[in-house]
Amino acid sequence: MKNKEIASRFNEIADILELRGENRFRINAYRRGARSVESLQRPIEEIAAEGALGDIPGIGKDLEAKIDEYLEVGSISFLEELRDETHQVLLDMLRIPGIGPKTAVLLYEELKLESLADLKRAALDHRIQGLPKMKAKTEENILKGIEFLERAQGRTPIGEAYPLAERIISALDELPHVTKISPAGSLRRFRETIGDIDILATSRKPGDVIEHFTHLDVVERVLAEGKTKGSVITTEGIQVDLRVVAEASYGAALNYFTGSKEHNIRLREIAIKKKMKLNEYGLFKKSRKGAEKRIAGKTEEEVYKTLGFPYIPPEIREDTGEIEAAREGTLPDLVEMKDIRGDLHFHSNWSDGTSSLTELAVAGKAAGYRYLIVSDHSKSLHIAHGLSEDRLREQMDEIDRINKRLSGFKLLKGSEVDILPDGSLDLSDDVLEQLDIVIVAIHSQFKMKRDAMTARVITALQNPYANILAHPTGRLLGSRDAYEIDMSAVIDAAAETDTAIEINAHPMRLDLNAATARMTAEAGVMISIGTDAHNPALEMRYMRYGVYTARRGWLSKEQILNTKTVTQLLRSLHHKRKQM
Ligand code: DGT
Ligand code: CA
Ligand code: CA
Repeated sequence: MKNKEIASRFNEIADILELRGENRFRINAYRRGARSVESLQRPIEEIAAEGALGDIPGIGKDLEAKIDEYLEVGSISFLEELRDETHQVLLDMLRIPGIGPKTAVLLYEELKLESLADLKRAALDHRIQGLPKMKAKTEENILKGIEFLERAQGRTPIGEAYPLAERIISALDELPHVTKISPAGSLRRFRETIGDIDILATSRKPGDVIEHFTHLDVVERVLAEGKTKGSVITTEGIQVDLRVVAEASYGAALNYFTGSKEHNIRLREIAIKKKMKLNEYGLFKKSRKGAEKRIAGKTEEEVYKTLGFPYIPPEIREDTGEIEAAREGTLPDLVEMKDIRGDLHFHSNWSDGTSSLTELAVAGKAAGYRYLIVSDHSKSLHIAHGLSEDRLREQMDEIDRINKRLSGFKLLKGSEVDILPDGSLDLSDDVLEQLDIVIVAIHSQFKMKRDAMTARVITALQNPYANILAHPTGRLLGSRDAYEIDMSAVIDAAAETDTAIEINAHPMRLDLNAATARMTAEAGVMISIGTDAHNPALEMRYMRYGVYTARRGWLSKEQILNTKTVTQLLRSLHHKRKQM
């Protein structure tokens, strides 16, 4: 139904009229019309078909004609004209949450704005807070609003997009007539950032599913609403596309809308070579009479099988060798969440975490793990209350006491030791020797030159106690680039010194990324997955982002440290100490 679309267009007309300082009555008529259309209990199309638009409170002849026009041609010419006559930056400002027409005009005139970039600069330079009625708080809200818009147009970290998609999917799954529902697109492939969320469902009442979808609480704005397809922007500014397809096409559609586009193109070419046709409706073959017959489409497995392939997992559908591997029967057996026996990067309240050692043990056991490392920061990281050698020894005693009371689960004694600028480690070897596992990482002087940075890390890996290099490039998604470092030299050094490299599972890090993780494992280096959780209740669940990054990097469980049992794990790590 088009109620929300029409209401939002009436509001936009009112906003533009207000920008132009038009008659209050006229402006209010559109606002009242918008409210009244929005609160209708049934599709406005139905009311229009009954010829009863005029009965809606607040809808006079003028607005009725505009509703008819929108239902007929999908736009309102009056609004189009208003948009044409208004400076783009004013229209853009109206889309920023918290900026109304009056503020927009004031900012436009006072700051001589040409674009939103001008507005952002003005806010960052604090040139807004001096203007009439503008406070520091307004400035802050404007910046937040611009960021919201940028996000709506840009990419969202998977850590934000995935839980949102899960909430939407479980809400729709409650509808009794929704039979199948799944994420698709980059979300299903677990890319680290998501352009928009794609969801695919089957139902015998597609229209009902779309209607339910566009009315969910998380929906801020409806972009499109058809019989089998809906598109919305959520309150967080993220676009979500939902498509409802027939059962017979579900597998083909899931395959098509999961992508990647590059993978799809390869599959379609293969189909053509086999005198078949693959599209979102199915896999078809032409009969001798020329009629097309669907020979697969209900499930993805069926589509791949009919093309002569084994099932290719979504995470590696990027046309980076998976088609060839499938053909040769050399697809990797990808690691799964259930293979993970423990978390190998974790902080307690001894440094900058929120929880006690006992709470960590409880959380680890509850997550079904066999072990969990305690890897607090070392002394030179003052802001994180890094532990001195003495404090670390005390912590180890405490861990021993706790472990005595546990069965089937173990806290491992670890540390996330700072790599100092000269490549030496922040704790002395005699305390490192007493630890089960030593993680090394960079937390300072990120701006070193590439050669110096590479040498610094390689020196650290040569320490016989260094077991795992954590978040090796230091990148923070969307806020800090990787530091200058020669990763292939680091990978070689890790292979030589028998040191593992981490996939940090924190969704703002995902460092190593999938492509580098694949390179690393190919060089024979073990991969360790750690959540870097500081708060178990919120962050332990980040493990899946690490595991799915590993899957995107083609990794199998044999290449991952934390699929081992405690005994295997410690034996393999302590090998290095004996050798060097
Ligand atoms: P995103 O949203 O930018 O993170 O990336 P995707 O992969 O989710 O891309 P999206 O949302 O534009 O489209 C979803 C899927 O639909 C995409 O992965 C493959 C399929 N698709 C979209 N456009 C095309 C196209 O032009 N050709 C083919 N073969 N497939 C397409
Ligand atoms: Ca998408
Ligand atoms: Ca999409």
